[in-house]
Amino acid sequence: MRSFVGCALVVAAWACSGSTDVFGTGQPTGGSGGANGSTGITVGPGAGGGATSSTASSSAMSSSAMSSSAMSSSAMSSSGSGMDPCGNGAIDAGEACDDGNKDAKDGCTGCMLDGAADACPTGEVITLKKAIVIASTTSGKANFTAGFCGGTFAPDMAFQVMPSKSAPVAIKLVTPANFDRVLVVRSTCTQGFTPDPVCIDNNTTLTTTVQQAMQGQAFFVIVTGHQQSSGPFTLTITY
Ligand SMILES: [Ca+2]
Ligand SMILES: [Ca+2]
Ligand SMILES: [Ca+2]
Repeated sequence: MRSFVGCALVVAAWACSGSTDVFGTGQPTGGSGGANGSTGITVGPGAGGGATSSTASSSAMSSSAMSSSAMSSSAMSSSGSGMDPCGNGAIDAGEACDDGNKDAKDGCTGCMLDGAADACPTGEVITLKKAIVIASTTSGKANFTAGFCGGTFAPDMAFQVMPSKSAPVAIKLVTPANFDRVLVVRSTCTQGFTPDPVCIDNNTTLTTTVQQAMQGQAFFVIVTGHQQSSGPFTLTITY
């Protein structure tokens, strides 16, 4: 179980404009740079699987659809039995995603993913409008990339996120305890073994925050596993 943070590559790939910190202030540490403060990327793997870190307990996270079944059922029941659960921001039966809208071709249409997340370089392309919750699995998927902290032998799912505004983006990955999951966030889909700005593989709930995602500048969220581990996951990406 390890947790690494670095930001050299993304900073290199995403040139900062002016004084704006795109994805970090560029401490080219080549690996395990500082996790908090000026790095621009805050990784908050809550100890013991809980959202105990400051990052993990951010309002965006806590209000997200990750409350899943309880949230969705209450939303449905309070809205009447005829309410379409697709678009309520939570995963309901038969849904692979829910982005809280009825818009098509934004990554999640009719609560099904538009594309394929099991290949690079593109990955599933998501236009992040407000939030999206995705329920999927890496089991049976292709092994096409890895994070520097894990994923070499495990299958992967890649999501290309296009921010529709410049703002912090919170990312939360929840898996069963028997899925030794790895969460990678970086500026390209495949990046070999070079250090990723975010690569964390501990706890059943992994959270991180892209402190300043930039409108129109895509970044990639990779779900993979330690060793050969694979399994179901729920991924929430939200402003
Ligand atoms: Ca739903
Ligand atoms: Ca949509
Ligand atoms: Ca892999």
